[in-house]
Amino acid sequence: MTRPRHGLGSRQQQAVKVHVGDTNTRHRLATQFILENMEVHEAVEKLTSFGFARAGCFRSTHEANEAADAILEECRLEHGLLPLSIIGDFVIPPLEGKETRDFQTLHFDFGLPLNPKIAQDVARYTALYVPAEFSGVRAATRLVPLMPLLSQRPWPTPAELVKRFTSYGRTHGAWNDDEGYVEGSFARIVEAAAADSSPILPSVKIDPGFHCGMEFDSLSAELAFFKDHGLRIDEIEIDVPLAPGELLLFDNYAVAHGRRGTRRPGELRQRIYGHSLQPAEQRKLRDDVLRKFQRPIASSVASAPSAR
Ligand SMILES: O=C(O)CCC(=O)C(=O)O
Ligand SMILES: [Fe+2]
Repeated sequence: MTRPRHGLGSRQQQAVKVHVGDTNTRHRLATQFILENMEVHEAVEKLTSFGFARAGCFRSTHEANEAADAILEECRLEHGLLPLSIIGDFVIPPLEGKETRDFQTLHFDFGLPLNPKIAQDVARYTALYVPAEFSGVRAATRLVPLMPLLSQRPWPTPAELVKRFTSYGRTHGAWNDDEGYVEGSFARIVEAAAADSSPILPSVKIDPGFHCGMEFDSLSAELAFFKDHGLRIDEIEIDVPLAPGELLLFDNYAVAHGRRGTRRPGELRQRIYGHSLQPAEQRKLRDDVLRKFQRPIASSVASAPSAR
């Protein structure tokens, strides 16, 4: 689902028309335009209302990084968050790696601290960029805004949810109980929260060699799992097929995210913006996310229909 390209893209083209020059100069000016004008503000508004924003076109990773830095700094200030640093910077798949499988399960980068016990990095925002020179992209990033999805079924109180997460972590989900329980897989979080039958996802306690993210063999198996837990992902999921030169920013705890389709080596640049938090601050973050299990749909989020 995508809307026609407008917003950042069309404004940028206007700027290019005004500043005639060689291609590099035009693109530099376009980037400058984006950073210096209302584009940052617009992207911040979209991130706040919908949990994601799309921007482009950027000629280089450097330009995209500059835009992401500017937008996310503004967003952090608006939300009163602690200073952000780049806690992850990846090429997906790595240049020397293999192409990915044809989907990626829904997850939270760096995980959601469900039962935190030690200080660790949490990811507040993720920036994804497809290099301008990369052609033939066939994959789309999947975004699932949590509030409208979670409102599809009832949940227990936040206190009961925390009890369920702690117990699931002990028996099933946590690798090392001394370090607490941080979960990246959205399916596991739902399985733990619902607790309406015995867990069916592989236990990392029984199989410590289990690879995170390999809970499902196919996208349809993942969707069927959520349906069995009363969640109709298809009704909420927004797919963003980033084109070369485009940047996608999302709030890591407002949307669960994943991928449809295969990516080839070097296709995606991923930067993760976050900070190290003590356990008490992680609990506060967790409790903010848990409120999304309780709240009625906010009309702005519920009506976010498309990717721009
Ligand atoms: O490939 C994508 O669109 C998403 C990648 C991602 O979220 C990840 O690797 O953590
Ligand atoms: Fe991710």
